[in-house]
Order: sequence, then structure tokens, then C-alpha cells
Amino acid sequence: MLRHLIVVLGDQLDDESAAFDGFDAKQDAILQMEVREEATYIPQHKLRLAFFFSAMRHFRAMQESKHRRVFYSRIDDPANRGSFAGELSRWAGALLPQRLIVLEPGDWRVRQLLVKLNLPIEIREDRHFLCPHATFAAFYGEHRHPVLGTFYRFMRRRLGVLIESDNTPTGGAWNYDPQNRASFGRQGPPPIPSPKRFAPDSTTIEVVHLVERLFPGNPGRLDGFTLPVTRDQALASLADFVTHRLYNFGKYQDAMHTGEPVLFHSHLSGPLNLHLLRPREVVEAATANPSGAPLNSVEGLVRQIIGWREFVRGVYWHFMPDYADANALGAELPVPRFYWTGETDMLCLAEAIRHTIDHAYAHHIERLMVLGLFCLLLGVRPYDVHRWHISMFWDAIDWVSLPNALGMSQHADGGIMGTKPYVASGNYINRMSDYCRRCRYNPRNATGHDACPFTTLYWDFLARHEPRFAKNRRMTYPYQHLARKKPGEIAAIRRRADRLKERLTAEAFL
Ligand code: DLZ
Ligand code: SF4
Repeated sequence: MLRHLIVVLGDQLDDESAAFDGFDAKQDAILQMEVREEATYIPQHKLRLAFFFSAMRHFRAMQESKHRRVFYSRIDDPANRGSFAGELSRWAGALLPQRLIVLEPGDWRVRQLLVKLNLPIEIREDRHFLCPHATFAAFYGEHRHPVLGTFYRFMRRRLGVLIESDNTPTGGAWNYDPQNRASFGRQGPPPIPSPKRFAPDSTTIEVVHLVERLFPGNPGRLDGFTLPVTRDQALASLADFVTHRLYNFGKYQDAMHTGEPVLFHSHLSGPLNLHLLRPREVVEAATANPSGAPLNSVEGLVRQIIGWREFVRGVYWHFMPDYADANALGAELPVPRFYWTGETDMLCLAEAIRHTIDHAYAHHIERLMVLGLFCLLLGVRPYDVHRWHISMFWDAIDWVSLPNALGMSQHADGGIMGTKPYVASGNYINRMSDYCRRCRYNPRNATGHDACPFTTLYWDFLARHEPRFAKNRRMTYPYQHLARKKPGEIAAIRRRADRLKERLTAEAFL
């Protein structure tokens, strides 16, 4: 007789989650399901698929080592019905549990399908996150301008992180962004300790073969799989980051460099988003600060974890399902074809896409200010930018990718994630990286044979969206600059931008 069947989805790999409250190994069991639908509803990078399946199988092994019963659907089992709905019905029919218990999924689509199933399912709130839904809703309701900065201060005080006894921020400021914008300059980066790598064990090797066999045409390669797939490995990655890279993380947060996909970033979003790591642990490790990192580094990381990450999740659940359809700027072009191949003569994009194809990862500033920026300037359908994120990044889950890609990066939510669009010309990329030095384009030029497409499209974007943004106080400077351009110059820029869009659209697929 089975009392509770605890359903653990691929991004819920924490056996101290609320789903396990009251777990009794004598009466209860665990269900995990590998299903084709989750791997195919959007085609995904091989590294991402192997990461999920390997982490899920390791979680199973860990539970079994604790003498817990685990029912597990392998994706290649002929009996597997291929979807959550199919597998839940199959297992529920076979095991007849009194109740199924599941944490709320990280994807609105999955939540809907659970709710619609005619099964006795209890959905529990996920306390992995530091801001419960009700707290976020209250924050949102109480503030006239519920923006990220305000939310971050609210969370710092609420959690007492980097807060002094008189309720003021440690160091006197809420953030140290002016110290976090260094580039590497001509001399290049200082030595960069690479993230900890883990040799694949027999479970991972089996998964790698499985993914190669079932998804041979998907993006990416699996010969160098070294990602953390267990909780112990995730904790080791965290310790490694705070000891070796946190020190320089703040200063070089916005910098980019050829051949360096990770730089001083934490590379912890994957294990965090699968719940192999808890955000509290990351904050505690960063504030314990074993390397004596400067405050701008520690605060920068804390902001990402308790500010940005929680805000993104709050926005997702607050505004779904309508959020997914948002397209405030009316962007309708497809994602350019080279986003899947890296075959472009724009070196910044070639480099960021190469990082993505090789590692299923690009760091935050490449995502926002190269990959995302180009789509925004070009006018790509925001939901397609989100789909590309889910396709290509090992760490993307719907709740994080939608507000990040569609909101923050594409400004499609009209200002919920950010009060102005993150737009810049090629000059920004030139300042923050070494990419432009070898590129055939010139970031300073918007027209002419060597005009940088970013720069052309930047001015075109400002001109196209003048009615919407010209009065935005945070956009005053770019619009003053645009006003100084002669009408003929603007017309030439817009003609060139139109040609670019035609060419890139003709080449696109999807
Ligand atoms: C991304 C993913 C993939 C590729 N495969 C599975 C799977 O086989 N089983 C599973 O439980 N979850 C998988 N996921 C994650 C889901 O797409 C989705 O993000 C989560 O279920 C949301 O909580
Ligand atoms: Fe990118 Fe333009 Fe710089 Fe080339 S010149 S690397 S396209 S920003």
C-alpha cells in the first residue's frame, strides 16, 4: 500500500524540498520521469540534455542509497509514454498511491498540465526560492514603481544580508556598480582560474551515449562533458568559485574576452536551477568570503542571487501566462540562422555563439549585450529569443528564461524587468572586449563599407522607437545624440538597416 508518491521533476533535485516534508520511507516512494516531450518541445543542446538526465539519475542513486524506493522512467524504456501526463497516469494506475505530491514546477506549461490531470495531486510551494509568491505579490502591490532596484533593497533588509545593525547597507551603498565595469584593456585579463571540472562517471557516460543515440542532430557536442551533476559536485563548484574567482568577479563583471566563456563568473546557474544548490548556501559562501574579496564582488553576487534571480521568478509567476505573448516593441523577425552555427563575420557574435555551442553557456554580459542586444536591435520575435535560450543554455528554465530573454533583454514586457531597453552600439562592445580589434567591421561607423551592424541597427532602433523612448529620462543622452544627426545621415542608416534585416531574414530558419 503506497501512501504518497513524491514526484521529483528534473529541476527539483533537492531532497530537503517541501515535497519531502513528512516523507516516510516505509509508506512513501519517489517518482522521477525522463520524458521525450521535455527534450523535444523545444529542441535542446546535447550538453543540456545530458546535464538534466545525468543529474536526475544521480539523484535517484542518492535516494536509493538512503533506502528510499524510487520509481524511475527511463527515456529509452519502450513502456515510457513520452510525456509527464502519460507517465503520471501510467505510474498512478500501477501503484495506486493515495496521493501524489509535487513541488510547483518551474514552468507554467507543466503546472497547467498537472492541474488538469484527473489525479489526486498536491502541489506544494517551492521554498528553494527566498521570496514566496505572497511576499512578492505584496511587494508588487505596495510599491508604485516595483522595479528591480527597489525589490533588491527590500530583499536585503528582509533577509538581513549585508545589512548593518542600524538597517543600512554594509559599506554605505546598496550597490557598487561604478566599480564593476572594468574591461581588460590592451594587456588582457589576469590569470583566470577555470571552473571546477568533473570527470564523467559511468552514469554520465551512459547518459552521454543515450543523448548521442536519441538526439544526434541536436546542437552541441558531448565529448568534454565535465559539468557538476551531484549535490557534492555542486557544493565543490561553489567552494571553488568563492575561493578562486569571486575576488575578481565584481570588477570584471561586464568584461568579455576572446576564448574565455566563463571569466570570473560563478558558473553556478546550472546547479542552482536544478536545485543541486540552494540560493542561501551561495549567499552564505559569498558573504563568508574565504578569499577576502572586495565588497563590490560580494555585493555583486548577492544582488544576482537575492535580487535579480528572485525578481525574475516573481515576475514570471505574477504575469504568466500573458507574459509569454508580450511583444511591446512589435518585433516580428526570426532569429538569424547563424545563431545555431556561429557562422557570421561579426566577431563578437561568432565568439558568443561559439561559447554557447561548445559549452551550452555564455556569461551574463555576452547574453545581454551581444546575443540579446543584436536580436533586440534587429527586431526579433521575443518569444523566439526565449526559445533559443531554452535550446542552447544548460541553465535555462522557463521561469528564468522568459523574464530574462523576453523581458530584460528584448524589452518586450514594456518595462517590467527594466525601465529602459538595454541598447548600445558597437562602441560598447569595443570598450568591453577585444572582439572589435580583429573584426572586419568598425564599431564607430553606422554607414559605409565597414559599418558595424550593431552601430547601424542601434541608431535605426532609436529612430524607429523615438515616440516610445524619447521622453524616457534614462534615454535622454542617446536621443540628444540622435538629434544631432543630419536627416540624410539617418535616412542612410535606416536604408542600411533595412538591407541588413532583409539579408538576415532571408537566411533565417525557424
Ligand atoms: C529540461 C528537461 C528535460 C530535457 N528533460 C526532463 C525530463 O525528462 N524530466 C523532467 O522531469 N524534467 C525535464 N526537464 C525539465 C522540464 O522541462 C521542466 O523545466 C521542469 O519540469 C519544470 O519544473
Ligand atoms: Fe561586433 Fe561590431 Fe565589434 Fe565587429 S565591430 S566585433 S560586429 S561590435
